[in-house]
Amino acid sequence: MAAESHDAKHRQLDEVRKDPQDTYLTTQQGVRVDHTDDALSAGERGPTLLEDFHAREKITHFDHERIPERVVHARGAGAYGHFQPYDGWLADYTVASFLTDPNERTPVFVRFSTVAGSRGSADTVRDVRGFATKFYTRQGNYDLVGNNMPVFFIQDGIKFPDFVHAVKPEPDNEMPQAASAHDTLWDFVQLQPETLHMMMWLMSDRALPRSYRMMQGFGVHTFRLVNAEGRGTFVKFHWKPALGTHSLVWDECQKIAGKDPDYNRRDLWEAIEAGQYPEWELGVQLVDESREFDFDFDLLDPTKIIPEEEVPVRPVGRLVLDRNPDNFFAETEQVAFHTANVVPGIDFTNDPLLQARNFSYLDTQLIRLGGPNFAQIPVNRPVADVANNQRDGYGQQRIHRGRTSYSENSLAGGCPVVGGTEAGAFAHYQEKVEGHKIRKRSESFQDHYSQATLFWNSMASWEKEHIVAAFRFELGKVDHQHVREGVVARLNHVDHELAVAVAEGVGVAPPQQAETPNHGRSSPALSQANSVTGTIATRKVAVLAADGVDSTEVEQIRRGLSERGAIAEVLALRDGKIRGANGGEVDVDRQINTMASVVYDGVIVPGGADSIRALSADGYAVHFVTEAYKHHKPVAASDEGMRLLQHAGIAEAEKAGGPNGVVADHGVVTAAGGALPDDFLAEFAAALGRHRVWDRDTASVPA
Ligand code: HDE
Repeated sequence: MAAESHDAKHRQLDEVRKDPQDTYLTTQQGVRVDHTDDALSAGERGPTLLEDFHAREKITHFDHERIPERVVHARGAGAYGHFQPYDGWLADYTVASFLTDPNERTPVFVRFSTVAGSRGSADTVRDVRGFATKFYTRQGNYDLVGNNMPVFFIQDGIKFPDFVHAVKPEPDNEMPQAASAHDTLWDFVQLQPETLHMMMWLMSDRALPRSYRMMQGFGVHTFRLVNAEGRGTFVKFHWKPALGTHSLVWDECQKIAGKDPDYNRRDLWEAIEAGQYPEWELGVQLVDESREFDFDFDLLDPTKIIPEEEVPVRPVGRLVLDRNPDNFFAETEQVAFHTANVVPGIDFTNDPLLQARNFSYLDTQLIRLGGPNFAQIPVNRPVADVANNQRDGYGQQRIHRGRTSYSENSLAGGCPVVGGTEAGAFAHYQEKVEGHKIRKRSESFQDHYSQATLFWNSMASWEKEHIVAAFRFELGKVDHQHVREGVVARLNHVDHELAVAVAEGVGVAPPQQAETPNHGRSSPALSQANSVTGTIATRKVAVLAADGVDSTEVEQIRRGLSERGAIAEVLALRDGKIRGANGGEVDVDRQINTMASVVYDGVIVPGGADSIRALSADGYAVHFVTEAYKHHKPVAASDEGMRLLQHAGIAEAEKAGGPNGVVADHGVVTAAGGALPDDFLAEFAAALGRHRVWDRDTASVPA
């Protein structure tokens, strides 16, 4: 079990944590039960009796175990941790001390999620990921309910039900599950050009995170910081993962959805259990209110980013997740985030999407969690004191004493007292607002294409290829030709080459010329090619072996990878132990057919003639190597191991290394003759640290 943080929140939770040790089975009333396998009946073969209070209670409770899943973001995984600012520079802008006091370590609970799928759907679908953080600050709970993409599909919250109905499974047959590749979503898109920027993100690799630990997070909206003088500053929140921002490839995602539908959830859980605590840096982009109209987009428009090259992201502090929940339902399912959970120093703007969210979260939680007292559920309880005159309701946990439940009162000495800002009370930012009551989208929200083009222009060539392939895949699943045509016509406003490339794949006549000329601007910060850190920490590497493997090499590989923070797992044709070439035994971690290359970041095949003969005769093992190569993963082999690579059709292994030499060619690392040279693992680790070998052409590889 990993080391656990034990802060104010955990001390509070300890009071309700229950262990089964040293307990007797009882009813909900605490009465011990002597038998729970047979109901009380009239005679051995007679009817069950109503007076069996234990059976009735047991079944009734079971009958009521389910609650509605979240209408969006139903599938998620959560963890506890803490946030701590690096220093106090942000104090000029906000009174929120959890962001400015380097001595203040704030407990948090974070929940990551997919959006469209149901609670039991797969993790590796093409989707946005939620990244919601609850900070249990001393001033009350602050929730930063963000996503892993910095923009959104729509500009005004009133369209959210339409958008969600379009992306969710279609209403007649509830298909497809957790997928955007269907007619209704793309019909919505072709009719709503405001979706275009977000659709570029959704068709990019950002929608396929390798790990929740390797995802950026964004607050999306422009929020407002408020300082001690009451001065406001516009702010965009960013989370940057310490491990870099990395993605899977689409073919891999589809396979993982079957091999391990819990892939991202398991990855988060295992990393925390192993003490490899995921980390993010919180950063902010600040814009002085005097500069509100200095941009060629509206700061209140949630379909726009502020390019980092225009306004830099300044580091604020560090988030670490170091403890898994004890109970999925009690914690991850019952946690309730709300954009309107703010603390002094943080406020809203008039972003019309944010305004709608400020209504929606509390509203949905009233039904999802069964009434108005869900803030008393342990995971949701603040560590700050709670006192008010809100009373009663389903599930009330507090025993409010005294005769008063109104304000003002004199009978209870005026308590709870209404304090001012000097007492730390929240005071809404005073913004002057005037206007006519109208239903109209602001003119400043009308440019739907420039930033979609900016995103496209900023991509590396392999990222562009993936985007084109994604559009082709998704539109290829759309039955209505006019919908395909409509989307291509929209893309022609983003970039002509993109529109043509997509059109050619989906049977639509390519547009003759650009609808809107490409402005040629780019923002390097948007490309994942620029987020490589070189670390291989927590990466999983498969080592393929059978009886007769060179066990010294296996040992060297295990040690070398572990020293670099990665994890090697020996996969063999059977579980247990296998024989080494020169005697000795090797422990097998997994039987190869219970796993697949798609759940590993790279593969190494050590030498040993018998081992390679056995692996080469096993289609699953051969496929394992081909598939890893297909997905641009580093593949390495030594001595006879190279024969398995050759057998798998890997061209680079044909010209493999001479005696005691190491050759690294397009992420295929080979070494021949004698002991494993030092460079072998160094080269492999270097390729792994780049995440994938994108310049390898794998189009013709059959896997
Ligand atoms: Fe949400 N969203 N949302 N959303 N959202 C919910 O709240 C909603 C939006 C986000 O792990 C719901 O408790 C509206 C943007 C996350 O528990 C619901 C609009 C962003 C989560 C809701 C948006 C998000 C939710 C469903 C448009 C990124 C999961 C269950 C106006 C900045 C939180 C619930 C968790 C969940 C409404 C748009 C992020 C229905 C009306 C933009 C991460 O209240």
